Amino acid sequence: MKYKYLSKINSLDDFKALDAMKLDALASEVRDYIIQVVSNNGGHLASNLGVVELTLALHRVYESPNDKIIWDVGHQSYVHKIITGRREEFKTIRKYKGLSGYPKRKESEHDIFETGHSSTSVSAGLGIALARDVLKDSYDVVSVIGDGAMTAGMVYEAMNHAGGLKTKFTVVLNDNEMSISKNIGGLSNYLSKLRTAPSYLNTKKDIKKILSSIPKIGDTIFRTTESIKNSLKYLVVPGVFFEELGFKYIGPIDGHNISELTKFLKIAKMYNGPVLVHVVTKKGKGYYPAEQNPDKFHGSPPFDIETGHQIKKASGQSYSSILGETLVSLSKNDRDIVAITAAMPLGTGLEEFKQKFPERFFDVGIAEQHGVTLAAGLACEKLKPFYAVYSSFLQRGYDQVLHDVCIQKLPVVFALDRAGIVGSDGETHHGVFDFSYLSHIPNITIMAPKGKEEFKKMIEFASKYKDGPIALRYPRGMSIEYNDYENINIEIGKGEIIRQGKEVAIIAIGHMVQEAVKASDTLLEDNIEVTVFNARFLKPLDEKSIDEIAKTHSYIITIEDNALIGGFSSYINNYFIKKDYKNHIYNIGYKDTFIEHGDVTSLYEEYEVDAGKIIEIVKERVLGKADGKK
Ligand SMILES: Cc1ncc(C[n+]2csc(CCOP(=O)(O)OP(=O)(O)O)c2C)c(N)n1
Repeated sequence: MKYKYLSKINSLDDFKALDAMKLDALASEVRDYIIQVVSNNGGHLASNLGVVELTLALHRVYESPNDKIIWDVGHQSYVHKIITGRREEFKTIRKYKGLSGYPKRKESEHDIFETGHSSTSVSAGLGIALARDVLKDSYDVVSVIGDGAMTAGMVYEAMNHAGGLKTKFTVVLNDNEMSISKNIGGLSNYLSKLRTAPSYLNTKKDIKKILSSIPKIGDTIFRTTESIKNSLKYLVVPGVFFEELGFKYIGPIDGHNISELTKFLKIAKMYNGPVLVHVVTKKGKGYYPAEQNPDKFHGSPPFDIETGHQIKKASGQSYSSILGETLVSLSKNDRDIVAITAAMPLGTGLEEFKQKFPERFFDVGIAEQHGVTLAAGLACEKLKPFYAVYSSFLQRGYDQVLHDVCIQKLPVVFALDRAGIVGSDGETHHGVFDFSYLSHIPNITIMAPKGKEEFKKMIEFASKYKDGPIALRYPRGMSIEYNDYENINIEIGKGEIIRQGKEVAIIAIGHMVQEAVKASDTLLEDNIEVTVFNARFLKPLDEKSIDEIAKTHSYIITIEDNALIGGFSSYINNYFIKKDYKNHIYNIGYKDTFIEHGDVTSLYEEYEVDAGKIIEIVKERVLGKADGKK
């Protein structure tokens, strides 16, 4: 290994043994290593480059795993992984069967709490701190959270609680002014003021007040520790907001200066109550293309290090971009359309909409629940909100969907991006539960397109639909072209027969129609003709067509990119039971499990949700032939 210091860091102990004077050199090696690996594997580059010094300082001051460090979102935990004994495995990060891109308890005793969805770290950290108190233990608990993640309501629920309890607990706020895109909102404005405020603790009296509030030790430190006295200008009183919530505020601190960081984390460590340490970092630090475009390099595909050029393997147009493009085109004539994102204008394809219709575009921050009820409010006043949100993140807004939108039958469109398996982000991010968590809610229409043209028609349909909420779910990645735009007519609760066969019918929904078509083509080579039905709607179900299919086929195979329990298959199965149909039914979808990370193809194969599984069922179970799997 080419790295002089990093090559010797095989465990956290090795790191702790390193001479403090060498930490800056180690930081540059870690940066270089992350750039090398992420340029190959893809991953969260900019966030990790921003926290190199902060992570090193944290691990200098705290004794992990006895002290508990919790990473909010967890996408910035690469440096932590590298120095806690996973340097070599880091080369496999986000790969199938490799290291996860997020903290995982089974990977290491230093991964204290699993994250992936944002803004949970303060609640989790407080829970751990309270467990410590109940069990009369004495370690430290530190939650590291970004300014983007601070836009979520859950953080304030936790801070409100912590501030009232006064237990020993530290929150490190990593402020880089960015969520994935530029951060938004009142808190973000407030943090900018703190960053630029000239009024560092004005008088020694104020400083003494803070240090004195650290029982016993504080006074002594103030009197004796010269190095701290010299750094006192960094302690800022204006963190009133946090102070009023009951947190001692320390900051802002230069997040790329290891010795400053170490010094102030030590002060925080001494304080016997809730502390917020405000650290200022630069997202993408040390790699010019990422510093220039931190949003593009937030989560990056593999890229060329020299040019910063990102390598996109798949060709075609992504579903997200079709959503954005179609909404822009519809919104030119329909002034009622408004769009909402929860901190993901880029990921959801709404960037152009944001530019073209700024007054009709709302970025709510990482506040998915608020986004839902905001949409409900907009719809109350006859606007047509499209809330583009990742399927797994809408899990947070379940009650708001039910209580604020569906009961009132408000015409909100949930554009559910990243539905189904998403790949290397893994179990926290796969959108395989939306059919299940939505399908039992009354009043909601649920649909999924088989490909590009149908998706456009569904967006058009949804934009005109006034009779209640719609969930329109579609996968990550490139759309499939069927070139049938002119022939598609979206009618509520109507699907389409794509292939007419006999005996066996495949009832598919969304992009799994493609797998059904593939399977039927392969089976045709053996002169087996199967029917392929594209359901389009989970709800309302096309009962007329399903009745016809049930009556004319002995074997039914359902396929969906969702959990079987409560999903499309359950819906179909229940319908067959209700009608007392006696067909043989086989369901393809995800069993009762969380799905790991990896490339999508490997995952479909491992979890048996693909054309191969359809062929296997038809050959082995329907026709009684062995060796059916492709
Ligand atoms: C509930 C939820 N919504 C959205 C996301 C997607 N997401 C991942 S990181 C991120 C931005 C986080 O910003 P910040 O906390 O400031 O961390 P940074 O990457 O800037 O270090 C977002 C929106 C998520 N992980 N969880």
